Amino acid sequence: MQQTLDFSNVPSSVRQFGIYLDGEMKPSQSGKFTVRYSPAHDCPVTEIACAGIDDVDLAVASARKSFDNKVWSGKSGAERAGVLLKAAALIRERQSEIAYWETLETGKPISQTNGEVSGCADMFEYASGLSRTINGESYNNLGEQLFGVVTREPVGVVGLITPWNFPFLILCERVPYILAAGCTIVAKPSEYTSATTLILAEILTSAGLPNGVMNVVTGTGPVVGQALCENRNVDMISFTGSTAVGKNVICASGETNFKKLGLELGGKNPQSVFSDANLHDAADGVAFGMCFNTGQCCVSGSRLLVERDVMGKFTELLKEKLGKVIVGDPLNPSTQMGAITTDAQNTTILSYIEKGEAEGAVMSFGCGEIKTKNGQFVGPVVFENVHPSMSIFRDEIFGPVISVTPFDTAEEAIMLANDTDYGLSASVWSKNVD
Ligand code: TXE
Repeated sequence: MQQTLDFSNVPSSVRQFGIYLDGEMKPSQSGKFTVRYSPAHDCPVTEIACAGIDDVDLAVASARKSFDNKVWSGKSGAERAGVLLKAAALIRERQSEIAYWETLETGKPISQTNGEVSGCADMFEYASGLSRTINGESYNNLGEQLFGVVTREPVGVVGLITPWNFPFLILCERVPYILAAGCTIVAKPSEYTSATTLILAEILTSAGLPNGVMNVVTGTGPVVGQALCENRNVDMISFTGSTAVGKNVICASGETNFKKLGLELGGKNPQSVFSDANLHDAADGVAFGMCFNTGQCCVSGSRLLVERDVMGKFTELLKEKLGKVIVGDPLNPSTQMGAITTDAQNTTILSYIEKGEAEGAVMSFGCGEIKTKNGQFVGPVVFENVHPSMSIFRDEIFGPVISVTPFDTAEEAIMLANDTDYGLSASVWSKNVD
């Protein structure tokens, strides 16, 4: 930990949010709230409405009505593009505010959240163009008497369940495209990081999105998320989160109306380094790949596979880079790694560090938990002598922990890379394009 926490930047009072229904922020039926604490500063930052099944039903009814009335899907692509472009401009206008609340709820560095929010505005701009170009196909090869036309139509009401690791980014990787297509939305953010989803709903209304097209229900997964997955008036679920809950989403859809599903689940991603690579560049890439978002990232590069003859040299280079990573106050613009977002995730990461040692791997860099008066911080950790049977090689840790395993041939590297239950991302460092 290279900095002390600066409490002068935390909010002086807690910001309260309701649920978002029919174009307005409203209290939930229960009138109850949960308080979210900053995982870096341990102080309360937001109060989030605890929605229940009744609130989900209201939000779905609102999204259903606005879809069936065609207040949005009936507009031309150009009209939809206008709203998305205005939303992009408003996101840019409110970038600092969004980044600030995102950092407070997630514990991730403010430089990163600013970058993410700017990228989100860009996605709205991109999607606005797409809404103008949605087109279908025609078939004039069916004989003289027949002519076939395939049109692309909006699916309907989309339930959007998002996690805590990239609350605004994952939301904006989906919302502008769902809207560009003419669908309506009920979003369910993670109970830990709901603020910026509610801010986006406000922005969309200000940008001219008709009421009822974007609704947000906040609360826990087993209550609100499950109710959304089981609701027959929802036509599609887009879910990003754990593999275990992803299975639940499939079952809930199968037991009701066979919703269309988009699932983005876990990963255990290899970074393979060959001896002909520029090892300095590769070490930068590998360090970034494991430290970005404190490793709380589905595409985190958490398995280092390295050609045996450069393994010693490369791991030393990697450790040198990791020694320079600035872990600390996420509100400080120079911080590169902030806090661990949830208590449960902190416990998971620390338990895998213990497991790695118990299974016989050698922790050759880092100490794991960084003991501080406030917040929960874990520094980068390197495990060497890692065998593919060990849990730190196999399981998604979702923290800044990398396991190092050597290989002798390209075939062996490919075999090790593919030796996983997950299949999300992979990187290769080599100058040999063959
Ligand atoms: O995820 P959950 P958690 C992985 C990562 C992490 C683990 C646990 O390995 O350690 O998951 O994280 C909602 N029906 N990823 O427990 O529970 C929940 O409220 C419907 C990978 O936070 O899957 C939240 O909005 N929804 C991942 C969302 O699902 C339910 C990102 C994700 O929470 C629900 C996050 C239910 N029954 C974690 N139960 C990635 N791919 O990036 C919970 N939810």
